[in-house]
Amino acid sequence: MQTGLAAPARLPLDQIAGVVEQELASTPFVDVHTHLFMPSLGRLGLWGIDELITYHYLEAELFRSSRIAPDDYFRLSKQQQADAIWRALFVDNSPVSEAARGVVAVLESFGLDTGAGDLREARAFFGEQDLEAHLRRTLELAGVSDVVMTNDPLDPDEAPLWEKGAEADVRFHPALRLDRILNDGVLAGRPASEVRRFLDAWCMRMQPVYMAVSLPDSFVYPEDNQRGRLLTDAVLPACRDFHIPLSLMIGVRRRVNPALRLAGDALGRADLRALERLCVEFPENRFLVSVLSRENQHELCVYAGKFGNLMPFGCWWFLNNPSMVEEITRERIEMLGMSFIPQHSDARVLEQLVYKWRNTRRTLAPVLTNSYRLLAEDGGGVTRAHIHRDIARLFRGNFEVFCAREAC
Ligand code: FIX
Ligand code: ZN
Repeated sequence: MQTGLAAPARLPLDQIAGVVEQELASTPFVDVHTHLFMPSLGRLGLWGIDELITYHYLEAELFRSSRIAPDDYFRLSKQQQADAIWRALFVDNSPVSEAARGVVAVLESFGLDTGAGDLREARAFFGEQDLEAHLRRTLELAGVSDVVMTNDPLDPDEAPLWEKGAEADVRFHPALRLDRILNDGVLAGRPASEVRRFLDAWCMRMQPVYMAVSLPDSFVYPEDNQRGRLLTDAVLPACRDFHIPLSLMIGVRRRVNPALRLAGDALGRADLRALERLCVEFPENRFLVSVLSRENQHELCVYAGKFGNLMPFGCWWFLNNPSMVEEITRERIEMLGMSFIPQHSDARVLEQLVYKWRNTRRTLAPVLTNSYRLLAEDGGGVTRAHIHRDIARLFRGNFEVFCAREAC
C-alpha cells in the first residue's frame, strides 16, 4: 500500500560510524549482572576510591608487581591496601591493564587528578559525596538505567535485610543467587520439596528477575548428586512457576589459589552438552547463559542457534577485555544477528559502571559499524532508525523480553 511517505534515508557509508556512536551514547543500557546493591541494602553496596582500588582484579596484579605477600596484604587496613596498590600499579608502573586503566577513567570522569602520588584528593572527594546524588550521577555517566544485583538468601549479612523488608529501588533488580545451595551444600540433605519451599518464599519476598548460579568447568547434567537433584526437582520447577529464567554462569574454577581470596579463582573449558541436555529436557525453562572459557564461546553461539530458550549474555570476567569482547561479539553477530545480550559489567563497586560501560561502547562501536558497513556494501539499506532499534534490542530489549514474567 502506498503511504506517500518517503522511505527513511539510507546512511552513506561514511556516516554509519558516527550514527552508531551517537546511538550507543544515547541509549540507556540494562546491566544484566552485577554485584552492586540497592541503597536500602546499606553497607553491602561498595563505592568510593578505596573499594575501587582494592578490586580483586587489581589485587591479583599487585601480587605480580610488588613484593608484598598476600597474607601480609590482607592483614592491612582497607586504606593501607589501597595505598599499596596505588603505589605499585599507578605510580611505580603504568596502569595499562583494563582494571587499572578503568580506575584512571573513573578519576578522570569525576575531574580528579589521575597522576596523583597518593589518594588524599580522591578520598576527600568521595568522602564528601551524598550517596543518592552520587548514585544518580554515576548511572548517568555510565549510561545505565537499570542494574541487576546478585542477592544471596543465605548470606548472613544480606538475608536479614530482606527479611526486615528492604525498600525496593526501581533502578535495581534482584537476582536470586543459588551458589551456596547448589555448590556449597548449605542445604545439604534437605529434601528437594523443602528447598523448593525455601525458593518459593524468597521469590515472593525478593521478586527476582531471574535465579542464578555459577558452575564449574566440570559441571555435567544430569549428575547424580545434590546439585543435579535440586536443579531438576526444585530450581527449574520454581523458575517455571515464577516465569523467570535460570542464569547459568559456567566454567569457573574457584580458589585455585586460596591465598588470593576473591582474586584466586580461575577458569576451565566446560562440556556444554550439559547445557544442551537442559535446553532439550526443560523446554519451558529459559536459560540465560554466560561461559568463562574463550573456547566455549563458539559452541555457545551454536547452541543459541538451536534453542530459543537459550540466551547468551556478556563477556564474563577474564573475557571482559577489548580483544576478547571484539572477537566474541563479532562471532555472535555473524551467527545470531542481534538476538543476544552483548555485555554485562559484573561491577562490584558502583563507579566501575563508568569505565566498564565506556569500554563496552568504545569496543563495540567499530564492531557494529563493521556489521552495518558489510550490510550496506551488500546492498542492504542502513538507516539511523535501524541502528537505534538494534542497539535498543541488544542492550535492553533482549533482556526485558527474555525475562518477561508473563507465562511462557
Ligand atoms: O560468579 C560470579 O558472579 C563472578 O562474576 C564473580 O564470582 C567474580 O568474582 C567476578 O566478580 C568477576 O567479574
Ligand atoms: Zn559476577
